[in-house]
Amino acid sequence: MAPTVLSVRDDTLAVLERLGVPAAAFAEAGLPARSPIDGGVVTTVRETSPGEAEAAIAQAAHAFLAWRRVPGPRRGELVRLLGEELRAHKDDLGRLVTLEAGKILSEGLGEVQEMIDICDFAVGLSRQLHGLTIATERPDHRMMEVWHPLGVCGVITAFNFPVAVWSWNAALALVCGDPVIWKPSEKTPLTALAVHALAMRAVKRFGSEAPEGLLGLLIGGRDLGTRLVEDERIALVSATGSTAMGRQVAPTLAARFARAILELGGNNAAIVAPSADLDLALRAIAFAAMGTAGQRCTTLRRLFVHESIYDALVPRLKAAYGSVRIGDPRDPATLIGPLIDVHAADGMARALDEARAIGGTVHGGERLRDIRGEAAAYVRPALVEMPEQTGPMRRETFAPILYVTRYSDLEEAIHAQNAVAAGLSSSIFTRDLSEAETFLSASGSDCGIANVNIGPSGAEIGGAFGGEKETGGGREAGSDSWKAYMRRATNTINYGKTLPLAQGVTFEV
Ligand code: UN1
Repeated sequence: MAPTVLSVRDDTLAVLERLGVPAAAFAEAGLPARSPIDGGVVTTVRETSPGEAEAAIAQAAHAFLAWRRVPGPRRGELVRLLGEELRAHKDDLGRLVTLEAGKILSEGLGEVQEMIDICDFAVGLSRQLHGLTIATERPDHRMMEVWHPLGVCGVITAFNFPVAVWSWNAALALVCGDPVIWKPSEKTPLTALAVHALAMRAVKRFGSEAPEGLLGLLIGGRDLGTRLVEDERIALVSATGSTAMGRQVAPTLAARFARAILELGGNNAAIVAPSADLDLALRAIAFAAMGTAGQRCTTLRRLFVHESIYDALVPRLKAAYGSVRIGDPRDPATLIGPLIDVHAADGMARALDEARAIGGTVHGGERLRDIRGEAAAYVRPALVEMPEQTGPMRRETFAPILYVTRYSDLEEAIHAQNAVAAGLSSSIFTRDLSEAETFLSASGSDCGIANVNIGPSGAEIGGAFGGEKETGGGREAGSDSWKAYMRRATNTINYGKTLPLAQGVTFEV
């Protein structure tokens, strides 16, 4: 039997069982878990009660006291075991991502690979949580900076990367000495339950050095996320989602001086300059704009094409939009799976109507109801030629819409690229060194990610991931992002017999 004819429900239940999700995770009157493949309810999962949430937080706070004393490289061993579990179950977990989030199989697997990569990174990091020795102005003194575990980390994730974003945070937090409590999107509880089951297997193999409550999971609605944001015992909240969500979370965290890592909306752009390799640009644009059905925060949403190559590029793009394979994401021939739900399709239709009303020419964008009926939200990606950057082009619509405009001068294009509220990711396609460097310079792209000759999406974990302005300013994953999960202490030691004061101050008693 071809995989596409397996019932979504049977497929999902079989994968959940293979991944070892316990029967206790399900309850008849629980939260419905749907698959966007057919829009149907697959099963219902047990929601975390307020009492259980309180117990998870209390346990994690207690776990911190023990975990912070376990040496970093030992903590790394737990993450190494987690990476092993992920490697062993990559196919099933990747398939579950496909079933629950609607990503095509290679992207579902890619997401699990991203988890494995961050585990590898964190294992190495667990031996490199290094501080500094700093020159001191006082004789017979030594000054240094050390990094200590911070406390319990709350992780709030979105449906579109239902497993990888948890792992970016959890792998680093664990090696940094912090317990983690996860509140996944209510649209993707199944992948969260599966990841939690794998993580608990790693904890069990690791043994008794891992305290009870080191990893918590809260299944349910946004009140559980609010709980994490408001609770004094949660030292850091890493939240991924909309800018609207970030606007609620940030002030509450600030009011109690808790740390925030915010990864919010993106309205990512690419500039295609006259010297660009158009074959390469075309492929990069197609993946960045249509891949994951336009539901990455790094998705390419705005394209500025130099007027001299507009007619060479845009007709080819239109052809790609017209012919791309849309359908069941389990079918290896499919490139575009469904949107997460019909609300997303409605939002897309509204944005396209708005664009039309202000002079945009829309190619594609229609709902494809014949693929799996009314409850599933398959759409043809939309390419929208805009006279200028106005209306919906200025904001993020979480759907596959690519707005295209012409430009004549690079400075003007960079200015337009930066003239939106979000600041996550950006690219330029050019073979002109001066243009590439201008784009990457201090007066170039204002985003957290700026690329040359690759699209804005699909970052690898070695770099710091995140963006500026309304994207929230947080950084996750690679580089020195780990420092957010630790507290810094500056230590000065006097090994002499006198007490010289800094800045030449004298104070004789
Ligand atoms: C997200 O959409 O929330 O760079 C994260 C990328 C992926 C991560 C996206 N590595 O597209």
